[in-house]
Amino acid sequence: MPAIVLIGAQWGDEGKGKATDLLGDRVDYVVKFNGGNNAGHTVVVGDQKYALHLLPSGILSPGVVPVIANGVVVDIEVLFSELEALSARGVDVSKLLISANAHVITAYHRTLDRVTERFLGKRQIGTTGRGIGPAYADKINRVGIRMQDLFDENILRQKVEGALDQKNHLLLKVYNRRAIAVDEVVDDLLSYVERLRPMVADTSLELNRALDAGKTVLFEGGQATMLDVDHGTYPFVTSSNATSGGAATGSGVAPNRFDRVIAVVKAYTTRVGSGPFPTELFDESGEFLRSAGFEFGTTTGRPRRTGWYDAPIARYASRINGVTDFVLTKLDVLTGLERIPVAVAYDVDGTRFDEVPVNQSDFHHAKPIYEEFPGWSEDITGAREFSELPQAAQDYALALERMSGSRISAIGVGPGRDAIVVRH
Ligand code: 2SA
Ligand code: GDP
Ligand code: MG
Repeated sequence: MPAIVLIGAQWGDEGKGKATDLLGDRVDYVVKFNGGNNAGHTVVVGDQKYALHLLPSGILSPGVVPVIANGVVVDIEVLFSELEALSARGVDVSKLLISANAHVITAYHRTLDRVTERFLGKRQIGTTGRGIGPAYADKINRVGIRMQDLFDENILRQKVEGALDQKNHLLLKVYNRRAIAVDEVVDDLLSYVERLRPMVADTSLELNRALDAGKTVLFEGGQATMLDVDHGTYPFVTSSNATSGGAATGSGVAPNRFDRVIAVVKAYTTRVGSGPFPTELFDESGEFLRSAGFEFGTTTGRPRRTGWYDAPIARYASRINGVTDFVLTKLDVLTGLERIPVAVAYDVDGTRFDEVPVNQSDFHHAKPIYEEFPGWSEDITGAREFSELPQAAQDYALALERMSGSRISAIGVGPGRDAIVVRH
């Protein structure tokens, strides 16, 4: 299986970091193709816990070449602080490659992210405040700064001038903020150039050559299907393509080279930030999922919204991404519940919807239609074979598989690296 895409099926934090790390020993390259340091991936290795943001989770596997591809937006200050923190813990970060076409997040993107959110008031998206949206907006507006621009001071200055032209007008006239000086931005970016030089490469060429040579490449998605700018709950989404298609455009590897698409899906649902969430719970069950699953943002520490498993969303993810395998995570978190509801369809103002409605207002009004499954009380964290799970846990997983459109190939039963039941 030389090219594998791994993405999130719901609203993120499904456990993609752990799933990537698990595959780490069998892959040669791990590629981040979308997003930036808005991502938060937690990987637990023995008694060590790593929280990765901008860097691909595969960086923890010795021998793997980690790649930040063209679809990513890179905050260079964050890049070096993450690299230094990992180095200090003994992780080899020397093989990292960054696409010359990746866009850069600068201080003005972070500022704009925060002021825009404040300006939106009740309509705010609940972004991570990392400058992601404004950096992608510049990319689409063709006033972005790319990694390769940093190596030519004249070009860099021209590009920063172009980028700041309209922004300074906006900051001064609309947001009542101070203007940003071109020199300040240019000097800051230039200060990283020598350290960046050995890392910046034509990563599309590198990855295609690696695949030609029979190497295995894992494409690791940030955020998730329902946060995808095209297929998610727009406008309550991130600004990149977090679905499997993003792996092609975001890396320069053609779609027909991908062999498998693995979607990570939690045994219940969570979301951070604003936007519709049909199975959201506001009672003690929601609190139970939050505390048992430790559902707090890896990047911002925000408490995550929690709810039951939503089968139409899993089917949607299966369809949009061409999922070949699901990794079902956090089944252990449900231990102790007497009954476990699962949304099988929605009621939208009296009409039944078996699939995620295309109309955003309908999705906002969607009330879940639940089917209930019996729970289990046995500790399942030690299970390593499917047959070692209690019958009710097996039945729950098999029911989700039937409803979700693709086979479940592995089941997470705890945060640790080895806490997994592999089925296929
Ligand atoms: P942004 O900052 O522009 O990407 O925010 C837009 C929306 O995307 C959501 N988003 C996320 N949702 C889940 N997890 C994410 N990563 C962190 C984590 C989040 C954290 O792993 O926990 O620590 O808070 C992530 N990144 C972006 C965001 O909530 C907005 O709804
Ligand atoms: P990601 O953004 O998809 O990589 O996910 P996060 O790392 O933000 O959040 C997932 C959290 O669940 C992390 O704290 C993981 O350590 C944890 N986790 C992953 N798989 C399992 C599992 O099967 N069981 C439990 N209890 N925790 C898990
Ligand atoms: Mg996360």
